[in-house]
Amino acid sequence: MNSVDVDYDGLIPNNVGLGADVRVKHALEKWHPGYINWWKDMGPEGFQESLVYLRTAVSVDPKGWAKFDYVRMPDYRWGVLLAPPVENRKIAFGSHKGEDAWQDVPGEYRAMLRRLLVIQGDTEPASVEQQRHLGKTAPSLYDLRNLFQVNVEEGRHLWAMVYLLQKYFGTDGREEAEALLQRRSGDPDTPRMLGAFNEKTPDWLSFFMFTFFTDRDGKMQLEALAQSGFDPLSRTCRFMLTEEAHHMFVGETGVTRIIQRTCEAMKAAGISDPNDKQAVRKLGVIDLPTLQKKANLHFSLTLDLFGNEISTNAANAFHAGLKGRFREDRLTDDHRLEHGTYPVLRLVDGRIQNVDTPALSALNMRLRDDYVTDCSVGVGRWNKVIAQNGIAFEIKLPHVAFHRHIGEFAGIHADDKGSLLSDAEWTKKRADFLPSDGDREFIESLMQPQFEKAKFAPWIAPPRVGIDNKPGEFEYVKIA
Ligand code: BYC
Repeated sequence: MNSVDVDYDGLIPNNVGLGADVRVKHALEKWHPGYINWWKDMGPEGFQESLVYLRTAVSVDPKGWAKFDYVRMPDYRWGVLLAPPVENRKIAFGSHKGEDAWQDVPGEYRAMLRRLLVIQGDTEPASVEQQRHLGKTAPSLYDLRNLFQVNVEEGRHLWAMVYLLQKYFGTDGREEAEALLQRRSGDPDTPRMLGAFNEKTPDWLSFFMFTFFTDRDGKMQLEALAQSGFDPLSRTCRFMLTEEAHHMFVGETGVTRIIQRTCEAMKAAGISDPNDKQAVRKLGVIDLPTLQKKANLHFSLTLDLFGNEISTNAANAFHAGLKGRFREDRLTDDHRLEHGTYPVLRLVDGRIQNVDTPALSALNMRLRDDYVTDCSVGVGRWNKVIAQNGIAFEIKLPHVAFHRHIGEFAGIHADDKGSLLSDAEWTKKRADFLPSDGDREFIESLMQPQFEKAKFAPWIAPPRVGIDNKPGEFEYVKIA
């Protein structure tokens, strides 16, 4: 079998020669029923029998890897797919720089690597759990289909991590794979591992913001893990990134379409003040200041996913050659970072300022900076739509010290510009920056399903083009 083709003969589509790897095949087949039970219990509620026009990976060739067809989600071909190997690949950073990439786990890094895989794996089912109620209020069949596409691919990403755990970590790996099906987003006793994955995704604006902001953390972390000296992880993440791009597309275009609809409705009603919330809301669309508050919330929750600005864990993972920087292979320094420094925003004498810090300790900060840059580009595209409609409003990313629970700014309050606030000031102003109960109730009041072909809920514009170039009236989900 060519490494770009996927073997569909067995229960588990794969391009890793699972047919000949009896031990791992057996372990995955044993895990499979538990996964399906988890999917039926915790996956999209109420749509398991519906036929969904989904893309399924049939190859890992970047030029043509997917095929589209109607599928019932429990029958989706989740599989184990790795990007093709790079011949003679070398470790690109850290203390092993220049050595051959590892095809097996180096004994001394076993625990560190397992932890990275488990954390990555844990986020995938968590997001499916967070989004499981959204189908009921989908603004169109097109959006419903996109939600389910994101969900099945997050399910496949769980498979990707479980394969690595079961193939390379023996009994420990099998136990971790089991535990990934046991934790539950938001459960007080068995929560998911990282904070943002225990938050609710109660409405479609939250879903689009989540896929814009939080899936983008996925992109950054996967890019960093794609650099790994552990070659099977690198190849896995490289393929996951091709799927991840669509998730961010869903988020970015989802918010763009909401903005477009709001601007059109304002213009039609002759409203020029974007801050006249009540007048805008009367039109049945989401006012721009509320979009700003939702962006503040999701951006700040996602920044927490980068961990502490100064991190020994991150330094160790880099030094070991397990987790690199964003697009490490395009950077031009010594790739060892034993001497350089990196500016880290810190709280010093009650002021937020940059402090030069050993570069190796500052890797979480650096990845977070790359993330902020990436977010700004997308937000710039949203603002273009607002400007094209002639409305004087700009969505801005809040300061990185705003509303934080992990790292340097977890113990303080700051406003969206980074000015420090006392506890009392924060309590008073909180609803100026973050969605209030009233904002949430308003958004919830708009969340009425629209399941008729070619129709869209009145608070969101139709997309410019269909999925797989399908025409507007295409029935993306045949609801059963
Ligand atoms: N919540 O040294 P530190 C995605 C813990 S998203 C709770 O700063 P490190 C997706 C930390 O575990 C990408 N705990 O941490 C998106 C550590 O605990 P221990 C997911 C937190 O390791 C959408 C302690 O604090 N992938 O794929 O440098 C949909 C000290 O922390 C948090 C990854 O994250 C938190 N936010 O950085 C679907 C990649 N932050 O071990 C999917 C793998 C820190 O001392 N993970 N802690 O008990 C990593 O690279 C790192 O573990 C982290 C944290 C970046 C998460």
